[in-house]
Amino acid sequence: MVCYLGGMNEVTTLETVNLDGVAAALERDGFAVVPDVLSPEEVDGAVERLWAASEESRRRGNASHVQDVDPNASNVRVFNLIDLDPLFGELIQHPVADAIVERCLGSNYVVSNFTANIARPGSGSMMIHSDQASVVPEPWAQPWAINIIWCLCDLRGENGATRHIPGSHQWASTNEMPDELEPLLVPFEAPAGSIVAMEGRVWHTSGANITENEDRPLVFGYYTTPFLRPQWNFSAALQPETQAQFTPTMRYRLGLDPWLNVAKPPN
Ligand SMILES: O=C(O)CCC(=O)C(=O)O
Repeated sequence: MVCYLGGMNEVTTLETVNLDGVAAALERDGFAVVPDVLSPEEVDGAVERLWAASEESRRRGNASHVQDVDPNASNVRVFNLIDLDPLFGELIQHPVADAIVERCLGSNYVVSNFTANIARPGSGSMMIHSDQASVVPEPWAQPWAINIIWCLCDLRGENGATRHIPGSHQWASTNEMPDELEPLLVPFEAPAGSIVAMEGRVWHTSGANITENEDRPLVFGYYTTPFLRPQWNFSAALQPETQAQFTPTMRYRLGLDPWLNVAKPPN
């Protein structure tokens, strides 16, 4: 089931997003689609800047294909987005994303990673996984992580949309999991400019892009509860001039200061 939880055609903002609806969908389905968070012009601009970021990342010597993760080089991965272009520093703290994450994880959440996966024609699926199960021993009783997936294209099965297993966020342990996961996978569907909020216990994988010439650029903001070790070390990866741009709240969320276990983020 697809849940559309924003305004009609106008850009969805903190004022117009239906946060109660998003929270209910996350609890019921493990995900929520919020359309129109980016306008068509913003989507086009973001795609252009994502490709430029990918180019800059390669220039810095970083591989865009991770052999153990994706079956072939048609998946273009871009890491350290926040350091590559200020646009991504803005997206990671976008007010709609922030409100959804705060509602799911609490106000002291942290940013764990921010990466892109551009699935080009010919790309295949990665391993089926749940982000939470990858790092937290069972039981998985509550969400301790959430992805905000920025859709920089229309998302559909043919172009390699992320595929998820409906209801899998309710599996608290491996005992509750069926033997065969592959037949249960369903692609997300969402128009370009949407975000798909997917809580950390949802079992999912990338789809195969079987189109002739359509890229599937997705950007993944990954947030967790503060007691989970972040996937990315922002202190080491962000250049001093990038770090200097952030507010005290964002410095807390990115773990840029010496103290981390504070009761609530500074204003
Ligand atoms: O690209 C996708 O659709 C999913 C990516 C993913 O789940 C991951 O990189 O862990």
